[in-house]
Amino acid sequence: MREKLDEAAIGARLQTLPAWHRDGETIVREVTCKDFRSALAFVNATGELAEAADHHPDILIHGWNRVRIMLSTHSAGGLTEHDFELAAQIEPLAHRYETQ
Ligand code: H2B
Repeated sequence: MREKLDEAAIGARLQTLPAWHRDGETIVREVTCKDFRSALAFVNATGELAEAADHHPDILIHGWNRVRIMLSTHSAGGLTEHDFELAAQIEPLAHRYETQ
């Protein structure tokens, strides 16, 4: 299990992920997709990354075409390097599925 990051480390890593924001012990990314099918495809592609990393976000589809990805490390009770590593992997997918 990796250690929880301190505030300075969290701030530094968030600066490399401008599309993500902090919500307590979680980092969050909102992605608006073309339609519901595209939202489902983005969720499935994100799920494959999560399985490969053995690190799993909470994922919410809402408003028919919007996906909210929420990352935290449950075993550590907060944010760790795992969350930022997976967020960085998700980012290219988010760009691919996001409506312009
Ligand atoms: N995902 C997240 N977000 N936090 C965890 O602590 C976690 C996980 N633990 N995925 C993993 C699975 C653990 O349960 C397995 C056994 O590695």
